[in-house]
Amino acid sequence: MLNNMTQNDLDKFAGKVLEGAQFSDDELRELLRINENEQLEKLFYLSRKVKDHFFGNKVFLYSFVYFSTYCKNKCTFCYYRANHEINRYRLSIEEVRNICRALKGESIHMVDLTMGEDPYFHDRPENFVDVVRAVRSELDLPIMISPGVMGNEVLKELHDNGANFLALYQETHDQQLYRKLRVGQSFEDRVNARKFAKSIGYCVEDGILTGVGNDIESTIRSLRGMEANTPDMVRVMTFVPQEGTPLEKVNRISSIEELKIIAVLRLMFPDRLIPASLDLEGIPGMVHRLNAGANVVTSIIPSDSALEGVVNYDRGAEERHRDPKSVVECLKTMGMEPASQADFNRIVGLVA
Ligand code: SAM
Ligand code: MD0
Ligand code: SF4
Repeated sequence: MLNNMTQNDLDKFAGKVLEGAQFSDDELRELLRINENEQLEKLFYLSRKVKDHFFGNKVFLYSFVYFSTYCKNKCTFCYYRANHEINRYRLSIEEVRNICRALKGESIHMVDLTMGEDPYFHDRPENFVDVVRAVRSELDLPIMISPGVMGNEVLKELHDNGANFLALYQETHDQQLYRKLRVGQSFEDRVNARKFAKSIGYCVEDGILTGVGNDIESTIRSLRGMEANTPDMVRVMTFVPQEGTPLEKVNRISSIEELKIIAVLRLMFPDRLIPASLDLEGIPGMVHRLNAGANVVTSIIPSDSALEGVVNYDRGAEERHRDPKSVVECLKTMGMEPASQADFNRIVGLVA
């Protein structure tokens, strides 16, 4: 599709995407099969052009607060799965408040409260509501919650208390693969939690993993699965095998696959939020992801933070290089900068 295209053709193609052109499965297949540099560059040029139309050189920044690493689930890909013998922590409300205080005045558009499916919060959701309220009282910023699957009433209660965005990743919309990844967890419950959240006014994020046993056909199924539920934010992350977990022996694939999928996401979801996660390859990796069409930087944490992400390219490192200032500095060298808070608030439906 792209191999014979000139710059002019690519610009016209971008124009069609902006007018709402849809991609057939064959076209997606062709884009996902690209493995030659020149064509990849054309794909990234196209996705950047589409992104620039909506967002220019402006980027959104999310700060990450993994406040409990306890989990009752056994996802085969995850470091935090139950029974994995690792050091775990659960922050107190006061510790969460302190993290929020340290974020005041930093270039951050949203706080992402993430946890494993910790029974302390899942069996007593009021404990989680307290966390959300504490963040809300400390910071005048939108709040994303990434708690796993919670019941409808709890989601409503959390929304009433200040949660704006629900992140809940399906990992794959290929049900067979799902059963191997989210072992023992309902596929439908996850889909329905996002649907319900959206129906009561949350923005929602869906996401998929790549390099986890998905072939191109299953990736296409996942892209279509995400499309069907009109998420506000869509993500892809490369699976990073974790020692001591069932999938530890899987080979880590090159990040080119993720970059390609980011670009395809941009073409399928032109005006949506698409993240470049710092979890996988830190700030150097962020540059490639933004150049592939992402417009959000996620998993930002202070340089002295001991918080754990899900993957942590920098697990155990004494100093972390994914703090707001380092991110903004790097954005500048790319000719990019943080968007205004007003722009972000408009996206999440908070009008001043
Ligand atoms: N426990 C909640 C849940 O599972 O929805 C919240 C945590 S959620 C932010 C964890 C996400 O990180 C997963 O949905 C998955 O997409 C990603 N993840 C976990 N382990 C990973 C790994 N080893 N490599 C890449 N991504 C991973
Ligand atoms: C990230 N570590 O953005 C975070 C996490 C949860 N909403 C997001 C996977 O990479
Ligand atoms: Fe628990 Fe989430 Fe990890 Fe699954 S992905 S084991 S639910 S923390």
